[in-house]
Amino acid sequence: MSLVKAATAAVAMAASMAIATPAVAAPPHPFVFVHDNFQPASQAKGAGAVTYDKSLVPTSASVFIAEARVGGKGMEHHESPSGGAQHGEHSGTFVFLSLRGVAADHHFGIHVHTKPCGAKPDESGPHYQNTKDPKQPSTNPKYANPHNEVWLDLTTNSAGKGYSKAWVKWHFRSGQARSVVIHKHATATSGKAGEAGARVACINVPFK
Ligand SMILES: [Cu+2]
Repeated sequence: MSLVKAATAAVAMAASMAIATPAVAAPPHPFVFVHDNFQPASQAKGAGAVTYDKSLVPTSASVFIAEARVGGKGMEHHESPSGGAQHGEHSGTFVFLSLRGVAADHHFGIHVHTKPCGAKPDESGPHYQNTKDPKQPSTNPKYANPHNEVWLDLTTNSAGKGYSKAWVKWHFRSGQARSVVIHKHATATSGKAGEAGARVACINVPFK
């Protein structure tokens, strides 16, 4: 399945589930959608997304992020075809990201971070980790990997568009995953695992 089709399917699934949710005594919707343009870092306060490197992520670029929290809290009213609530191995978190109008033919390292975007690139804090590495900053591949963190690396096409998606078998702790950070380089999987160079842009996302 292409990434575009995967995204379309994810959004369609989200829309149908949202409609199917009863209006009375409904649980909170387990979906988050963010669509934004990038503001200069000086305007970080109140901005949905900010750029720290306009040569790679110009203010004319746009970003779309969708999160679907599957199973567990907020999904009790959705039943599987077998009649039971969704639990166990179908429980987890799906995140989709697309970029338009950024640098062409460029590999960006992209992750979910713990804090909101700020005027300074480091204000978004470290990567969100399901099991926290006792040693921070975490560069141990036992903790800094795409199963324990949410990685959304992508390579843009010649028109500066790119897509990525991630699935992890856990849910974010409430209020502890607040942004998506775009880095200059691909994410390292060995050596200093999880590192991806300078932070070039940041998107505020109220992950559930
Ligand atoms: Cu990062």
